Amino acid sequence: MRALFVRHALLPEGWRRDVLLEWDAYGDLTRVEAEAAAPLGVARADYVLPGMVNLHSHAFQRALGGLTERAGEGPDSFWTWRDLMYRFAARITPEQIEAIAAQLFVECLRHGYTSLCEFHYLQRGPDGQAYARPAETAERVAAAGHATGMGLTLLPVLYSHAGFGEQPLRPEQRRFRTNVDDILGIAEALQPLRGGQLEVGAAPHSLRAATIGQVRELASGLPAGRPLHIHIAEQQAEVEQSIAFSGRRPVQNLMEQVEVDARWCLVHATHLDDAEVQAIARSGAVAGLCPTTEANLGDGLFPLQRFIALGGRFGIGSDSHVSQSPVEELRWLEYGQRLVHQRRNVAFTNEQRDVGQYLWQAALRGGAQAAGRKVGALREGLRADLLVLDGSHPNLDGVAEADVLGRFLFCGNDNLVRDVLCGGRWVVQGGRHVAQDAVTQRYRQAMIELRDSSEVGQ
Ligand code: NGQ
Ligand code: ZN
Repeated sequence: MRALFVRHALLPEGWRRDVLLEWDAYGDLTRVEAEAAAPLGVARADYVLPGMVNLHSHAFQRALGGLTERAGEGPDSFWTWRDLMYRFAARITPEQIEAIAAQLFVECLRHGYTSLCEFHYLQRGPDGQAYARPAETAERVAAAGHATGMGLTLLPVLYSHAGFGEQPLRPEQRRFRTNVDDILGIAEALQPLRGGQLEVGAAPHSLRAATIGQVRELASGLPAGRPLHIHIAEQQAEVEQSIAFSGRRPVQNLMEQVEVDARWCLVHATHLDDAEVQAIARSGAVAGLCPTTEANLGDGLFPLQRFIALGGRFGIGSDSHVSQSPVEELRWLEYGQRLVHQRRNVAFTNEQRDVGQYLWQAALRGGAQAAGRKVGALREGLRADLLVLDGSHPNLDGVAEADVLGRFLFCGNDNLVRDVLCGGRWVVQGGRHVAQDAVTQRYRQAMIELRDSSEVGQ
């Protein structure tokens, strides 16, 4: 049956009671009616949230999570982590990419993500040779999405250089090598997969790996309206290199030289001066924040408070997948700000002073925009993506609806997501993903193979 009757549902305008939800065979919501009469024979739920968007992922990195937490010789940094990550990426096969992505998607769905944007740059074989099908590895990620029910935005990544000034790629980067035509070709090859559960955009990796000219060419070559994502200003060294090369900071450079608008998602726009914060907010682009990865890699903190005051749009991503939980991502987003400002309750507006509710709704709006899919709210015409919370858990049992998101985001560590509907399919029931056993079995096998073939994770 394609209907659910909900006692308390979070709609775009806030919590509403007795909400009747219906969706069609394609997976779009066809009815969202509050204060409805309870129909006979329709399944019921206590608390329902729209599913969250994960706007930044490198799926293969899921397999590396937790395996790089040992001190090396020098001071460890983002750059030393990157060397380990490259080594890990060197041997991965298309089959393993699919197995790891499927495991990741199961975990993400179980914790409340129903959409994910895959920033996909492992485009070639281990020695840098092209696969017979240039979209081979992207199609593997799509297959993992199909098998698990995850809604996807595939972003084939333009990666041409090792650093500012068109530095030649290092040997360990040759699996990533693409030019603008390659990426437009991959996007075209993925065209038949587009539909309710899958969209295709593109992503210049960074201003280190792609020139401004290439970024412009890619943006104008991609069909209008498709999402464009880029890594920008994640590390101080990156900002310094940008200034040395162009006289401009990375965000400043991008904003001045490229028409950045609502199609864009600026991932890890961490190191910004105030003019850059204002420029991003004005542009309508989404700031893609990945708090657990940014903490893990020692990136720095995004100026969230100022950005919110300027009306900026943001969403969350799990990036390297040290966490697969939107709860942890949003909790860290808020806690980082509390720690740096030495105060409480930072992320809110005058219209929405409840931090949990503000964060969930803001990350949905920004995430949906960055995904370029019809998601992000319980509204007719959008995808039927929702989370049924465990109303019998001590944290939620008897709680007023206004306190549900506070409990969900800021109290405890149990996963309160019980059932997940994604694109009109129940993919998680009673906390378990419907394909979990088979997916995890394949992941285990892939990890055994990878342990045998790589130096990381012995
Ligand atoms: C990536 N990850 O492409 O996977 C990057 C590291 C780079 C993050 N930025 C590589 N977290 O930026 O050069
Ligand atoms: Zn990234």
